[in-house]
Amino acid sequence: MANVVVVGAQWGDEGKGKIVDWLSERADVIARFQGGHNAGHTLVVGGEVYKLHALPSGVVRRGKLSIIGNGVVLDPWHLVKEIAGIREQGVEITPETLMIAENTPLILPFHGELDRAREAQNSVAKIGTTGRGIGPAYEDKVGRRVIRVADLGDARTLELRVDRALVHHNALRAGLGLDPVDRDALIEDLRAIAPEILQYAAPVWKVLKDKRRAGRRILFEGAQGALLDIDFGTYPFVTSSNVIAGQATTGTGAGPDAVGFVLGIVKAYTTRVGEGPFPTELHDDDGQRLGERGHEFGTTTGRKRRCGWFDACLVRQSCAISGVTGIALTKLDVLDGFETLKICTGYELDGVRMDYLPTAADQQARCTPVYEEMPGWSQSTEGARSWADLPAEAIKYVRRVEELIECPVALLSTSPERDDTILVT
Ligand code: 2SA
Ligand code: MG
Repeated sequence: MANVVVVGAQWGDEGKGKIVDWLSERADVIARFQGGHNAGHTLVVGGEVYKLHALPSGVVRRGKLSIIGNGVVLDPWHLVKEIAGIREQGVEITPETLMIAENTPLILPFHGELDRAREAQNSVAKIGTTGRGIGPAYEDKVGRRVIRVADLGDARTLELRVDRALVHHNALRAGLGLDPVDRDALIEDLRAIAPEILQYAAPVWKVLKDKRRAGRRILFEGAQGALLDIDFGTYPFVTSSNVIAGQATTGTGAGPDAVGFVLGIVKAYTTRVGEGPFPTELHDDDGQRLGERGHEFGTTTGRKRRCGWFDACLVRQSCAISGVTGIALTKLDVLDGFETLKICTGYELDGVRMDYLPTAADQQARCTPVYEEMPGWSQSTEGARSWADLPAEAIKYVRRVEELIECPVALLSTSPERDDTILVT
């Protein structure tokens, strides 16, 4: 098996966790390359439910190396808590099974406070973030004032870095009516958490190089989805990282030649959390039904997700931008029992037919979906483990999706259980 990059092709919550877990059985190294604990990956293994946020999905499997790459932003206190919780579920995590890139930026408490203070203003600035400090941490990375994992190793450097960050943040905080950061307490807290994080610190680019030389297989685990990408998503209602497949290499230090297969994860309908355009959103009984049947609540914040019909136009765009080799289609069973299904094939914008989502926000907001209708199926597809278990209408739906997104279906997932996965050959 080639090295695989897994990316979400919609607005996140496509069911990546389960697919990554399924693939991690066949990989040696599992690496996160962007995002932070705004992600929420639910794994169901033998009836046990694991909810992962910052940790790569590989941690629940024995004998795998999990990597947090430099493209991630890491909240050290959250990580320590998440590790403790997962350990309580009987999973072993050691410096041999988890490595964190030394150049990974840290999310500090003031990043979360800033994120939440901006959101609370309820002004035009509201994005509907997860409130985890993701955006402010990436701002600091690009602004060259973030504290990185390696900085935790030296007391003097750490102080200098904190002072550098606070020049900026205390000014910002004053504008938002927040008290200045308690510098000494922050440095104290960082010193206390440092050894817990540093035990996992490693030059990840080099580890990956050696693993590749040794013929080990790498799985790059994306979080969120292509439409939340900082460059190609529905800006400004996006997350603050590149989430598309190209980021797998810059977010870990593995060269582009490390990527052999890009797997796009696609849900059989569409959901989104937070603000922003969503052309196929439903405000009727059908939308309600998708949300209920699909249990569409966020893993991280518990927020109710907005639901709508499958948007083939958007997924076609995502697949092109991420260079998707094949997709994994998830949650097909949620569509069981609908008499008629709709698929969006393009948009109408001011009387003109569009075959892609335009970039301008005002145009995105004015795009109305052009639908094609397909007959639904009454039988259950939940838990189907072979193509032959599926009703003819479900197969037709899947084939039509492939045609419209111009990308083959490689995997079909029919329930949250790891084994309910159909390999399409
Ligand atoms: P942020 O916090 O700065 O990344 O938020 C910016 C936008 O990105 C969206 N976003 C997400 N959308 C779906 N799923 C996400 N992760 C969790 C999950 C979500 C949850 O996987 O279940 O539990 O609520 C995720 N993370 C970020 C966010 O809604 C904003 O639109
Ligand atoms: Mg999720």
